[in-house]
Amino acid sequence: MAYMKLPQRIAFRPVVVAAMAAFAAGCAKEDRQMPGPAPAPAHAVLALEHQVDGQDFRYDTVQYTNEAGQVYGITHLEYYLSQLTLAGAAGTPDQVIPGPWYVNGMNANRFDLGPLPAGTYTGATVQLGLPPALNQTGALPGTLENLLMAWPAPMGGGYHFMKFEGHFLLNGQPTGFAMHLGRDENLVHCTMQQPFTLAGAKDTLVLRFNLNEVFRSPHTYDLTTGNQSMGSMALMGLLRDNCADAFTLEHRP
Ligand SMILES: [Cu+2]
Repeated sequence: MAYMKLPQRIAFRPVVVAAMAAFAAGCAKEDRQMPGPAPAPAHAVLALEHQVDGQDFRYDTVQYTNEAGQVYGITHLEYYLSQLTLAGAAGTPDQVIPGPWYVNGMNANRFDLGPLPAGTYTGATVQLGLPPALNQTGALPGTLENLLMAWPAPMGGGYHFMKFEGHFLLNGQPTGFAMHLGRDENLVHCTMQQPFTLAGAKDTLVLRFNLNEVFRSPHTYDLTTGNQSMGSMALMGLLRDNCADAFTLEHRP
């Protein structure tokens, strides 16, 4: 449903801007006599960062070690986030920003959250994946990135929630792995327990994804027994559980 509004908004914005410009031009002289309009509230930004247990996120270097002791490297990382919820405290209302946001490790991954009220927050939650209403073939706009995230119709349709791919060393040989996550049952409800305070101005919320958490807690994921997760509800269930604590959130003034 929400996606239906987007093209409309884009289509009408130039008209609105043009109308406002015409209005402003026509009234310019009069405006000078009056107090200026209140400045538009500054927008907050969501900025994604990736790392592996404190090590920098780099493609194509087999340098990381997962919980099972397997040495691996990353070649591909894409996922969706949705339903960011900031838990307000001390009179600050909860803030729910539905998204969704498409994240690619190759991109800058900075997203406009709109204006957010100043106040204290006890933490936040976010979904790794798409809500059921959007997890249906054709529910997202037909951009190349969305089409490439499609979940095959014979397997239920919708979209991949995450594609996390690379190589790990198996008996010294680089061996491919593909951690693909999808299906409504595997939508990940991530919890970030870090409290933070928003100034209500140009706030930046940094959401950091530690990729080693995909392979850790509560399940130690063994790539030698499951290097392709797609098509296995059991393997995807492990990834879903593990990813619930994979993100941390930090306010950067
Ligand atoms: Cu897949």
